[in-house]
Amino acid sequence: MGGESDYPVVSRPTPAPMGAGKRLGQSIMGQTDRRIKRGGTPEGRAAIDIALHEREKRKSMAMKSQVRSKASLIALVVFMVAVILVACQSGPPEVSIKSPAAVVMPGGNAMVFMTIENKGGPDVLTGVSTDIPGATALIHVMKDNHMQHVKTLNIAGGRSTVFKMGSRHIMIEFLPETMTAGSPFTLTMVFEKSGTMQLHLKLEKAPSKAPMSMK
Ligand SMILES: [Cu+2]
Repeated sequence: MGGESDYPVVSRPTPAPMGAGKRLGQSIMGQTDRRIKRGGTPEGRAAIDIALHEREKRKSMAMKSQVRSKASLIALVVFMVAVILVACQSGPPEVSIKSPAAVVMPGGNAMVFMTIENKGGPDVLTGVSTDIPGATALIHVMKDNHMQHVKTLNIAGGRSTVFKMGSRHIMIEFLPETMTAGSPFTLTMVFEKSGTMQLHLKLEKAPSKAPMSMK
């Protein structure tokens, strides 16, 4: 509440109907009573009461419109965030490959793990190949606890697709015996929209239990 100085109504000459002072005065709280005592004539008091009443009205209207504009600002922000999200996930993909690791498996195979991070729209992994002579690279997914070869793999937009043991992975078959832990090779990943990415990797020993890392 303001002080005395922002109370300019005493000099206001508006005449008030008889009895209005009492009615309005009763509807406004104790603060009004204090002013009424100082108000002088009944007309003066009535004018104060009306002005007070109007001020309260104006205040509550201002507060309402403030709440309304705050609400519409929030709605606008939510809308814009939604538009940005939709735009990101339907626009071009932004694919990057994190922590790739190739592990030698028994039986002349190797498995390659990685995280494909995609901050843009969806993409498709359409093929994998390797420069290892005589070897074949395949996209494997797990189905009913068995590895299954798939020709393509959808890479969802706006999230990471993880290749790991027991889940999707790149399988390298027919590894020559000369390729052992420490041997370098290149794995080529082809995406429908993001194009070709080459990973320069080194074969690693299969971990006994320790978590896998790149180098
Ligand atoms: Cu496999």
